[in-house]
Amino acid sequence: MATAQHDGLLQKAQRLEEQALRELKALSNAQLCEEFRVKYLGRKGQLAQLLDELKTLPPERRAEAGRALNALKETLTTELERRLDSFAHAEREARLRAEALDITLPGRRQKLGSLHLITQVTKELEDIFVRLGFEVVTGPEVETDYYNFEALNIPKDHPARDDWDSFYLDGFEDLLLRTHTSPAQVRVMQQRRPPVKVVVPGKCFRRDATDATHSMVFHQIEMLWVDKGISFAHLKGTIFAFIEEFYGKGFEARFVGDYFPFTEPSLQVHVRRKGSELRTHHGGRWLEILGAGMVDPAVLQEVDYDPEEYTGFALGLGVERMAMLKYGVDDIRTFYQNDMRFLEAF
Ligand code: FA5
Repeated sequence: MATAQHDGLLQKAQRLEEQALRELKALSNAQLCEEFRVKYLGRKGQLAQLLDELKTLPPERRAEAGRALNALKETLTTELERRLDSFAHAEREARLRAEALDITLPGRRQKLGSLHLITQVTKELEDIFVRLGFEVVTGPEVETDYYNFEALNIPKDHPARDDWDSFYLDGFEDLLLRTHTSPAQVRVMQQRRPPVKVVVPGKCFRRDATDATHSMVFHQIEMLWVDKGISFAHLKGTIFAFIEEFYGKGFEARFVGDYFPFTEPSLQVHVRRKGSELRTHHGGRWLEILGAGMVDPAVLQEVDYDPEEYTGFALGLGVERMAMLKYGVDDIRTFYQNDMRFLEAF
């Protein structure tokens, strides 16, 4: 009897194993594996029922049957884990396939900005001046009346102030938006002893009526060279050198007498495209691009430079004007209208 019971239990175990392994093979996902685990390996599962039956065996048979059932448990557990692993593996593979980059797709082009033409021209001019031995420095856009006018030999009631009709800051009688970059001359000379050889690029502001060649906000580059023995020849040589470097051989320049309270003598420089006198746009007409002159002794004295010992020249050029001529832009307002077709052309 006991032997029959024992053999019956082993047979049941055998059948359970066969059935379970068949079912396991047919499972199609991890969720079904969990159901399988509950059904066969759970606390009230089929294997647990067989283990319960162990109690009914005589003690000397239990050990062997127990080992067989443990081996069965081991087999089912291992096979179940293997199955779960294979689902996890398949799922990982599928995810990787879905996430795979198609490196044969054409890339998306990045929209890159570019420098505004006025910035490009400023940098180009700065590079030329650096090659000529000048250092690039800056000055404030909000200036005091002293630096913008007084120190440049333009006292309060001087008629030359009319040439630089100014924007004053509300509530500050003494503060204005600089009308030119010349105040930076005084600031630099106050801070250094000669030789001084600098250029100062920056924005300027004037209550000028806006037209094709005038804007209320525009850019200048100031140049100042003070040392022993600086003469008009230095001024002339430097101006012709950078104009030729910037425009190439296709342009010509002329000097025209002018007046500035802070230089003596003073002049303007006009430039035009060679051989295009009959053309009506600015490429054909003379265009004033800069004012210049030998630094007035009164300005040197103001910064405690001895005019007997030191001389110098200065100039202030209009960046927009220089660009207009080079690139055939007829109207200064074009620079500020942000028309992408115009901006992208440069
Ligand atoms: C001056 O501003 C003097 N500070 C230049 C100077 C410096 C003379 C050092 C002597 C020594 P002027 O006002 O002429 O000068 O302006 C110089 C240049 O700035 C002009 O030739 C022109 O190219 C440009 N400019 C002047 N006003 C405007 C404006 N409203 N819009 C655009 N460009 C302008």
